[in-house]
Amino acid sequence: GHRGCVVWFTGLSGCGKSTVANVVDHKLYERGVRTYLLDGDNVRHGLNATPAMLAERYGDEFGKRFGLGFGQQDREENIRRVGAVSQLMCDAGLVTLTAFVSPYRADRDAVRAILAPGDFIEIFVDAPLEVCEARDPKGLYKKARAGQIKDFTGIDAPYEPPVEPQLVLKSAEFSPEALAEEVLRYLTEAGKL
Ligand code: GGZ
Repeated sequence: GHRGCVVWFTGLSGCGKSTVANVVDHKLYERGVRTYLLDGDNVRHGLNATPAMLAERYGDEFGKRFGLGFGQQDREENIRRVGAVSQLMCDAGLVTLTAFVSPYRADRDAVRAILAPGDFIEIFVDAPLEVCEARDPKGLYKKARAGQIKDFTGIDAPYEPPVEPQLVLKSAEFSPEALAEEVLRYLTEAGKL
């Protein structure tokens, strides 16, 4: 069978990372490729639950110690854990898709460093902040602008774009379907499928 790899989507909240990753996931399934998709929706409620979620289940002290929020250190730990899990899934031979904001270059580079050369495929989902903010699917930008959410990426927290991504997807200009096809083309040419 084929070897695993980690297809790492990074970009602002609302840029379309999860949407494109989901389309890629479906297309790979149709081709019989074994995949797993990690994103905020399945990771930040379990493995990397927030302090508030853990406090509710296990008490304040526990939430404070083990919960992960959105400050720089907590994002670093979020990405470190996701990277470690991705490494295991890659070992198991899965095409592992991840969709996290992952705003810090050093954190993404640290994930690349624990994988075999070529196994980390960094995909920059590039949409202007104005487009992401106009979409605002969860109303989070609005809250961030109103000061109700602190440390929001693009508003009062940084986003460091990849320097040499394997792929840049212009998600304000092309459909998720077209972008997913670009990803498949890349994976095919890179010998990952
Ligand atoms: C950025 C936040 C924040 C803050 C909550 N900053 O559009 P979404 O909702 O679904 O994607 C965002 C998600 C970011 O979680 P990640 O685990 O991907 O972030 S990181 O990689 O930086 O650790 C957004 C929501 O959670 N969210 N607060 N302050 N995004």
